[in-house]
Amino acid sequence: MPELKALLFDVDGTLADTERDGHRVAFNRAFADAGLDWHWSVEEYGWLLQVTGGKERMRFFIEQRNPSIPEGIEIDRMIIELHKAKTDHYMRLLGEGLIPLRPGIEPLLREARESGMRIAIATTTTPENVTALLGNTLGPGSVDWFEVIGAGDIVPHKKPAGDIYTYVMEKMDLNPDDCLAFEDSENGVLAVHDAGIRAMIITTNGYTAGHDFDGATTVIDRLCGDGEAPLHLLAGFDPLADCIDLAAARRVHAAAHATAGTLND
Ligand code: XBP
Ligand code: MG
Repeated sequence: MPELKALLFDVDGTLADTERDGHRVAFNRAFADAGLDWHWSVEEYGWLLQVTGGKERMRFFIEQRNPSIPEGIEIDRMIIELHKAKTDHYMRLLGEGLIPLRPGIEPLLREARESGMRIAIATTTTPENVTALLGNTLGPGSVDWFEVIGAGDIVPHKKPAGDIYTYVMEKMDLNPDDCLAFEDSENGVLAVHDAGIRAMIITTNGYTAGHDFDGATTVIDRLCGDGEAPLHLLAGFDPLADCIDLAAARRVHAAAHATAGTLND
């Protein structure tokens, strides 16, 4: 049975519910600033989330929805400029402190840090967004808690490709069996599996609750119960915990490897 050596975290939807009230709002502000009449509703954005990466998402929107584009504009350049403006807006929103970490994230990160469990980030979003989210929630310097921040365009293929997980594991000199991944979406599950990682905890959110999480070890609606609601097991291995701490994380990792033959074959 392999030993659990590292926890690898997705960011958007997993560390924090960033999409609906963060990224989506920032995209809309960037569109308005640029004089575009584009607007991504809550529902439309849920559909657009099938494509990971903000630049890739805008290109998909242009191809699929054929929105109005001012004459003579060069699309590749426009996407890059819109994305820069969107990132500025997003970081401003984070700075307002309106996007907290999801329940259970901070205690798990603190426990990992105190007990020497290695932690890293594997995300599709832009690196400065990760630094801003961590700084505004866990405080300045918290980015250093993470051994590697794998983010954005550092790999050629974003999720659902496994490249970002492979990049992080290579930097940490880890094998897939050493790791437990935390994700929130179907594209996340596909990326984790593509990188050869068997052990995975999914925490669903408003945008991803209906996704297909086939092959995920444990699917729950939150890492920790809090005053508002308890943790619910939605599918897979029951970690038998009110809160995912390191002991529960080790149980999930062990369960993934005990049933590896049936989970991934
Ligand atoms: C996150 C993404 C990102 C964010 C926006 O997916 O797809 O594109 O939506 O961030 P995951 P950027 O949680 O699977 O990593 O605009 O910086 O790309
Ligand atoms: Mg995510």
